[in-house]
Amino acid sequence: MPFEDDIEKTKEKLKGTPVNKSTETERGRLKAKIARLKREKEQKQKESQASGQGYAVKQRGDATVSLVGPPSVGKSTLLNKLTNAESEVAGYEFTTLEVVPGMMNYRGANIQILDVPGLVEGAAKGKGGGKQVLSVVRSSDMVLVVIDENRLDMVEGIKNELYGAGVRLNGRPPNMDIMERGEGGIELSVACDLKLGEETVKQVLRENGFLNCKVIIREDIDLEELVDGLMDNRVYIPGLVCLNKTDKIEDTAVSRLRKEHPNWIFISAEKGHNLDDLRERLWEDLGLIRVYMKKRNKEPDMKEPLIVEAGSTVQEIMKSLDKKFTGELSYAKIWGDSAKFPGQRVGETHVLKDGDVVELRF
Ligand SMILES: Nc1nc2c(ncn2[C@@H]2O[C@H](COP(=O)(O)OP(=O)(O)OP(=O)(O)O)[C@@H](O)[C@H]2O)c(=O)[nH]1
Ligand SMILES: [Mg+2]
Repeated sequence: MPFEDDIEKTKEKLKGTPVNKSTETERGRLKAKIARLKREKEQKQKESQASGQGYAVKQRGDATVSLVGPPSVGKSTLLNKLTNAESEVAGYEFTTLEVVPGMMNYRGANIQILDVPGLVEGAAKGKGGGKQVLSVVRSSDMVLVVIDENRLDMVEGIKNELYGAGVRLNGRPPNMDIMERGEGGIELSVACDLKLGEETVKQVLRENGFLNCKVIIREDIDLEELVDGLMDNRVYIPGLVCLNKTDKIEDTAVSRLRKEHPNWIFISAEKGHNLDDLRERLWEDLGLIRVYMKKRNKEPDMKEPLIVEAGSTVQEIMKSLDKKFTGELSYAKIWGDSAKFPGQRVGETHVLKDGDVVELRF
């Protein structure tokens, strides 16, 4: 594969270039070149795959969570416990060879959980059907990395694999903007203390085909983040590490691991231990809220909440209702945490909170 060769060669060159002030520009150029080659390679692969078979997993529900992890850690067992799915469970590796979806209902939300086949090292390079696995992960709203006590050291590898596929777990896009234009070269404005040299930034921009543009950088980003900011194929989603099979380990060992990894969640899928906590963490990390709609002079519909992203406004609620409204909203009445008092009148830019009741008045 020509791209692969080029990428490897450029990586070698980068390795052989010492890290210091005088080589910063050269290193930036090389990193950008690697990123560009990878992007072009992906594009080529996408084109050639478009006609072939990939995983066709229909995204359903209000949000999607991918279960990723090495073989036999208990992903299928967990899926079966959390959802209505019946994914095959077995004591040998690679039982699950295709993506198995299941639906979990939690707090009125339908959260689709996808059991994806064992993610192996080298997946980003296409090993073990890894490309397709990664494309499923990329389009989900959250990643649950599942491991067990024998695979503690695989967390980093999995995260790296996802990173290589453009998935930035628990990250956010760099605070920068690019406006492309027809001519005028690169105009760079830096609104922060930036450790990267301006010439390096420009070099990286040029390497990525941004020859004429206005760029504003508002935070001290490093080279990788700069490249991220130039790519439109990065995804920023929450990630949570879940250690399964706690029933197999001594309590003292579990306590020690909890201390070492305060952000991980510890469960036993088979015994059903701590699954409520897991459901709650998924809900929290997905950043969803429930909003209940109410008609004038009627009780609100408390059975079927509208599930929307935290931070949604009245206007966004109206959009997600997917209805044609006759006339303009004159105001909305709100009950719940976002209201200063029950029944407060607000406009369409009002930001809602979990559990709010909303009545629209036209
Ligand atoms: N002791 C214990 N065993 C578990 C637990 N969860 C799963 N297992 C066992 O681990 C083995 C593998 O479980 P699976 O659910 O098939 O694992 P998987 O991650 O889906 O594996 P692949 O599909 O091969 O990637 C089975 O023998 C399960 O019974 C658990 O919480 N505790
Ligand atoms: Mg499985």
